[in-house]
Amino acid sequence: MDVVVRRVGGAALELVRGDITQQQVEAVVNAANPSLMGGGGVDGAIHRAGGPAILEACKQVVRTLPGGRLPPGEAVLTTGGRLPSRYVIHTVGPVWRGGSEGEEEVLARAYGSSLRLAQAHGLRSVAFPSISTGAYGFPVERAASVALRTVVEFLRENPGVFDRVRFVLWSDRDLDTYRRALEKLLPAIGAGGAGSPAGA
Ligand code: AR6
Repeated sequence: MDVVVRRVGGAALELVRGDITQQQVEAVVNAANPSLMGGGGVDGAIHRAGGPAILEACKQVVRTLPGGRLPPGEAVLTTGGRLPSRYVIHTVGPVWRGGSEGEEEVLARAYGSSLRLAQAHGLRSVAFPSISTGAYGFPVERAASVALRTVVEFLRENPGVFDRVRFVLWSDRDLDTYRRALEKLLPAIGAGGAGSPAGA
């Protein structure tokens, strides 16, 4: 398996290509919509693989939400049903509308809310899909940089909270995009030693 691992704040920050429903972590994050009633992409895959217990739990959660909807940028937790992960954290990313309607901020909040919720429940390993870059149309390069920046900042500000935060990318191309964004954010110390310019 093609895996990229960097250590940040005592946690392993991992990039892998794969299926979010197959991850052996305590919680996987669902790229949901505000109804929490399921959909396509990651959402469909999670409900299919996890079984009806997830939808039942979502219905209960929805009853507690103002207006019966989960606003973009927020997150809630349910059982993982039959998934290998015990919990699903459902969050809603922004629909891409060209980039000038606060999409980056909402995407960052979706990642941040999910991490805080996992932390509040004492969960030590979480796997994210690439939120908003499918049906919601967020350009993957920009999304990768927002996602990684948000997670890296959280891990640095909250050292020791997580053992593992994993990004599960559906295609080689997305994995490559995330790999490049991570390299930009946390340049590896090259063969020339610390201080040598990257790519020299
Ligand atoms: N594992 C990992 N990544 C996946 C998987 C999988 N099993 N399946 C798809 N992807 P999307 P969004 C990738 O559309 O853009 C739903 O209908 C996919 O290739 O799942 O946030 C919801 O109900 C893409 O790179 O999420 C909402 O209505 C990424 O996951 C809406 O879609 C996200 O694609 C949310 O759209």
